[in-house]
Amino acid sequence: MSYVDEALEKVKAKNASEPEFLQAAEEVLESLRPVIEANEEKYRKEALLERLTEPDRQFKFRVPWVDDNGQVQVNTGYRIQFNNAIGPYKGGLRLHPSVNTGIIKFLGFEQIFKNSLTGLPIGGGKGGADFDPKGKSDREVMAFCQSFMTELCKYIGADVDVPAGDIGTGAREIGYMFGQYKKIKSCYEGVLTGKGLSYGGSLARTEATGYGLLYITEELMKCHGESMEGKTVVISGAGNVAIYATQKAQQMGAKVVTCSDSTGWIYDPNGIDVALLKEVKEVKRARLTEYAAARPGAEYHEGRGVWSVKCDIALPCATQNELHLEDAKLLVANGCKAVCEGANMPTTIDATKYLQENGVWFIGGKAANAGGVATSALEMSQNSERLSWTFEEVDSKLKQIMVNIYHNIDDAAKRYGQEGNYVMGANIAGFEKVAEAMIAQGVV
Ligand code: NDP
Ligand code: 2IT
Repeated sequence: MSYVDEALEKVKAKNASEPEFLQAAEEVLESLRPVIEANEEKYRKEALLERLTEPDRQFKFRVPWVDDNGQVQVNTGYRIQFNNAIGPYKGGLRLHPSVNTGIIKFLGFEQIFKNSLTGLPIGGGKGGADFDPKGKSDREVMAFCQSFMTELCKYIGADVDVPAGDIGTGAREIGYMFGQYKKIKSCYEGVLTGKGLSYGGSLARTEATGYGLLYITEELMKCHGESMEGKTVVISGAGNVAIYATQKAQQMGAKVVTCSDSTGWIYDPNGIDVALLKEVKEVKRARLTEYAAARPGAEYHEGRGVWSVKCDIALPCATQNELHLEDAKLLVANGCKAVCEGANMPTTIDATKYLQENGVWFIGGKAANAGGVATSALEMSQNSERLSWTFEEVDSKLKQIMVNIYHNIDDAAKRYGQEGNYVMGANIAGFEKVAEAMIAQGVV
């Protein structure tokens, strides 16, 4: 049996109850086949794939807090430190009722390769809790964040593990967590990224994931003799990534006609009004029905449906497994040319294959959404040198990083005779640096 198959069998046997982690691990290991096969005995002897798929350590802890009625609530907190071969663990904190060990583990695993692709010295980690910030008062969110950090602070540090935002964790949550870390540790350090600008945050971090997604999409189009100008774009989600992806796409001359949240979606044939979307989602924290109510010509639909809208480019920016095989078929039938993932693992494996086999240019999340964590690493650099850079400086570095990622993944795919397979290219390019660092550092 080949070493990849052997390792895959072990991963499946060990993690049978974690479908999202298995999905992520299978995608990566399958696409590493040509690299592993070229050095089969060496990698088997090193047990490299077993080491890569087993986290360095994982923490799971109780998070008790008191709600506005005086009732004690209990959530479960997580932090998985997956791999620190190339730098301190780095990755976001997801606050969503669906969070469990398998979800955090898939996100932490993907983060290893994504972070490597940025070219910056950051390892892979992820965390979060099954807490739902929706409908909670600011005081309740603060109580949760303080309790969460009271435990998390034992495991993190500016040179150890640096968490950041993800679904449900934005500037408000990071602020409360940073305050509690500082209070307990009496230490003012860059232990979190995505901080507010008045206490060590970086300009352009808020925009970075969405902007980065558009920078790599633009480079992809350019390298195929196309531009963003005049293109129709469909985007899912209405959070941090979706909002700034929409804004940048519009700045590039494209028209974004959809957004969505967990209850429904908007079709706005005149192009999404970003200022209104921000007001509804960032300020009022309200549902998309409020967007439709305030915007003449916009339609609100219950449930899912953004992938049924005719488009040139589709950018899934909400959550994992939100673009299924039937959606991929609709996109292809409607003439969609490119799909680039702003979210983590939004496209199922069969949908990805269908898109690739039908000539759609497909860039997976590990490459396409790496702009967020890359800019987090730039925030870490600014914190270390106790300086802050201008918006333009950070934004131009972000753009360069995304353009470099495109060419690195394109080259890696070509080196293995798989031109245009950007998923394989990303997994290989991300893996090569981590594997070299792991082997150089011995069996640890
Ligand atoms: P936000 O919490 O800001 O927004 C998430 C959006 O997705 C909301 O509109 C939310 O709707 C929707 N959504 C979340 N879960 C579901 C679900 N189960 N079903 C349907 N819709 C859902 O998160 P972000 O924008 O930060 O994150 C979006 C994606 O991008 C995630 O996959 C995240 O891991 C990834 N990502 C984020 C980065 C960042 O820097 N923030 C960096 C790289 C990747 P509702 O409000 O109704 O819940
Ligand atoms: O999925 C991701 O890359 C993030 N949520 C951002 C992580 C970070 O450390 O900025």
